[in-house]
Amino acid sequence: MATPVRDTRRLSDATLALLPAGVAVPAYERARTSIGIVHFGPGAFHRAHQAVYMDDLLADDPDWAICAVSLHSAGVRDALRPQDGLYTLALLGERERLRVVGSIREVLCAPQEREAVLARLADPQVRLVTLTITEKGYCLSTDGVDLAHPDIVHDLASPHAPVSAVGWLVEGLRLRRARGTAPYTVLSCDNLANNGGRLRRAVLQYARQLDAGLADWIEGEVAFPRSMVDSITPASDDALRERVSARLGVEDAWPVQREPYAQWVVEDDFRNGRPPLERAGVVLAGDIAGYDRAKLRLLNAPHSALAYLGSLMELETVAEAMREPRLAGFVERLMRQDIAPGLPALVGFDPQAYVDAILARFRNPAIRHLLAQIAWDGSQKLPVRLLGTIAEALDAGRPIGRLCVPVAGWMCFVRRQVARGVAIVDPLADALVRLGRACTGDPVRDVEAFLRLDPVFGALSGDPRFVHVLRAAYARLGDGLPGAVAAVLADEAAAP
Ligand code: CS2
Repeated sequence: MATPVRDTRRLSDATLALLPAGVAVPAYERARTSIGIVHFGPGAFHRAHQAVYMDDLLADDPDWAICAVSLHSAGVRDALRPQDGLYTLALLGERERLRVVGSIREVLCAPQEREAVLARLADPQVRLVTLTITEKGYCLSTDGVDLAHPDIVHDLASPHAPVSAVGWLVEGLRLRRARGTAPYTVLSCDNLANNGGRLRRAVLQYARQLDAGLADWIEGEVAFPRSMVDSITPASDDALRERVSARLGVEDAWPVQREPYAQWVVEDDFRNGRPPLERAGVVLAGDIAGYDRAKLRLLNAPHSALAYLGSLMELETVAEAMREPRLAGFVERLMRQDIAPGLPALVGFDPQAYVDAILARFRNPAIRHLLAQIAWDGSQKLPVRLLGTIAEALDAGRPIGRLCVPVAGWMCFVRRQVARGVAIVDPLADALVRLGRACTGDPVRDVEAFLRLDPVFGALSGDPRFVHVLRAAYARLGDGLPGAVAAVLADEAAAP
């Protein structure tokens, strides 16, 4: 068989040495590393965040290279396999810095390479399985797994050929138990409060449907630490691809980009060894509950507020929305006056300084972070980002007027996208399109129809105070055109 000819115009191990001096490259010999982590969901966020921490670590400890597994599409595998898993990270500070990341040693596409994925999951050298599959990837119900979700229904019927993340995790654990191999730790790195705890409940409930003995073993043996992840990572685009390839002098089919800032806080609960994460700047803590809550509520909630209200105002990016003084003023008040007061006090954590830093990050002019990207999956994001704060504010007798504006903004946004024939990207898209079509602009009817989305609003929809304030916000947003939104923001600025 002829040896394949390596493409010298493509980023790969073979072309690494040809890169210009200003581009950072792995500070270790990749061939000497071994795979210790399976990661589900190697999208831009994972590759710009966790994989970079592991890239720092591999110089110190070669046992923690990553096998990256896509659960659905083959895009990442097809882009990165010819590159030996290498790709470029562009750090968008005052000056753009490029760094080639080498921690991903293998890329698999689960539906096409089942056996290889299972072999990795069962491999005793793999001691950690991490996930960034977005909120919807977990198929969660309020207190476990959504047994009616089509992927879960499929996996319960064919547990050895799973399609869901929960199904893969459990099948991997089943193999390990059968072979007498110690289990891996399962580390969720998605923007969900108590991500580890929620994934644990989902996995246990799913496993129990299949095999009570396996469920008991998982319950007793497997750790599901919680984590908080943070780094603003706009989707990759052609401009980035062209810029990076031009600077490298070789083509990179799928570079990623992010702000220079990154944070990763992990609950120190691993049963089968762990990477020395602290050496790469990860904060390991006994209880991380305060961190994940603060980040979801003070960064992600205002992000979503900017996404819906900014889109209604026909703005395109976060930085652009932050240059609109009424909008910037609104989210700042939302953060300082409505969200921060509900957060539990944390030793060493100054909420107002945290808000200052986040506002500066949102203003970063080097980042083109599309509001449309953040607007995706609103039905999954609003409950974790905003609705919890609203429920707690109601309990504590704090006002919820401002907090309801972005929720009403989401409803107007859905209505407007549907009217314009723009696709809604959301696991509840079908229901949202039906709702959007049925909207007449009547606040009582429209809001009531949205509130019937039980997975989104849950018990809040039965709280008359919430319904009243939300309706008022929706009524004030009126036609949802930029003038109406600007008027609501101006009123809010005048309010106490
Ligand atoms: C954003 C997040 O897309 C979104 O919904 O709010 O991805 C955000 O940029 C990250 O959580 C920042 O860490």
